[in-house]
Amino acid sequence: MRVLSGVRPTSLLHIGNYFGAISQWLQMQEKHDCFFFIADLHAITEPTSYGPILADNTLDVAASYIAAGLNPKKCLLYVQSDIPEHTELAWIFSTLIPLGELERMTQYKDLQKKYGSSINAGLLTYPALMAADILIYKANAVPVGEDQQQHVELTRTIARKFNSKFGKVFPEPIAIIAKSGARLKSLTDPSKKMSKSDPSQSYIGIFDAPQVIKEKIMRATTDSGSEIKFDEKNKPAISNLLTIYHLFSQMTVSSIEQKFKGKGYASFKTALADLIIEKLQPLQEKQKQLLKNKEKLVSILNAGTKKARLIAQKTLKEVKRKIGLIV
Ligand code: AQP
Repeated sequence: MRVLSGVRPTSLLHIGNYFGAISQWLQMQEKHDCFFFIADLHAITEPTSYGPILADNTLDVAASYIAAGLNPKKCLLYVQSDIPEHTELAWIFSTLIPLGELERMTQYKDLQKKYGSSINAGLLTYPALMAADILIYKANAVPVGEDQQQHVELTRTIARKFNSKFGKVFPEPIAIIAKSGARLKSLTDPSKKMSKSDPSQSYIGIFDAPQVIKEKIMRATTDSGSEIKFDEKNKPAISNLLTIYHLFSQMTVSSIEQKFKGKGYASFKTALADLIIEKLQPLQEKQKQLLKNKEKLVSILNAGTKKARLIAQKTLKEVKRKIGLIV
């Protein structure tokens, strides 16, 4: 099976990116043919993600991938913009998708509320590029958080449409969604997902310093009452914190409830902050070491690009022939 996924280097990663996506990738690299990239072309759709900060974030994300446990000997790691075939295929796909389907995407509608009429066209056509990112390698499986499921569905539709119009080229990839942690919520507003482009108080970055983690958790929104109980409808904030505790400790939610029975929010939050700090420490240490040798990181990415690009070029040639573009 061929597996593909990526993260936008819009900022440093948060624990939602880690549990929703990267932690699934770690197991997959052991058994499958895996492609993990850094989606810098998607990052520039966010107005704040340009310039030197983008280059820094791209290398930080590469270091995070490796610090988290991705092994460049077992999977390909590369930067999206180093493989221009992605954007060429995205253009072709954009001619196959009705505008209405792009306008219906939930993420686009949410961003439209955020940016109003100044929203850029890249945020509308994003799914065409995402479909190209996946299909150019003929990937079968895409491990992502819940928010990306709709885009993977659209990728399947595009593959189907292309195959029926021009002849079979692409598989119809499936989204692989983590059983737990596929949609961690904002710490300040549990009705929203945790997002790195929101104010930093709303998420735990995987490289946040211990004191910062402590402050964010202690200030995280709680619900009325004082019981530590998983109840997403009536206690969405505590349920989110319980999910985070479960993900870091691997304890079942009911045994966590039992452990904190009668103890109140403050003592639960203190224990949660200590747990997160302890579990993130080795990853943070490893990432720091990796960033001391940026040339090595770049050479890992270049080696990944070299191999991935050969496949991308081959697929694009096949596509162009099918459509009648001369190659
Ligand atoms: N809150 C989340 N819970 C679980 N998984 C999540 N993912 C994102 N947020 C959560 C998953 O992380 C992967 C990488 O996401 P991305 O960087 O490509 O873009 P995103 O989904 O838009 O993530 P963010 O953090 O919300 O970034 P910004 O603020 O830049 O838009 C994906 O698999 C995603 O599902």
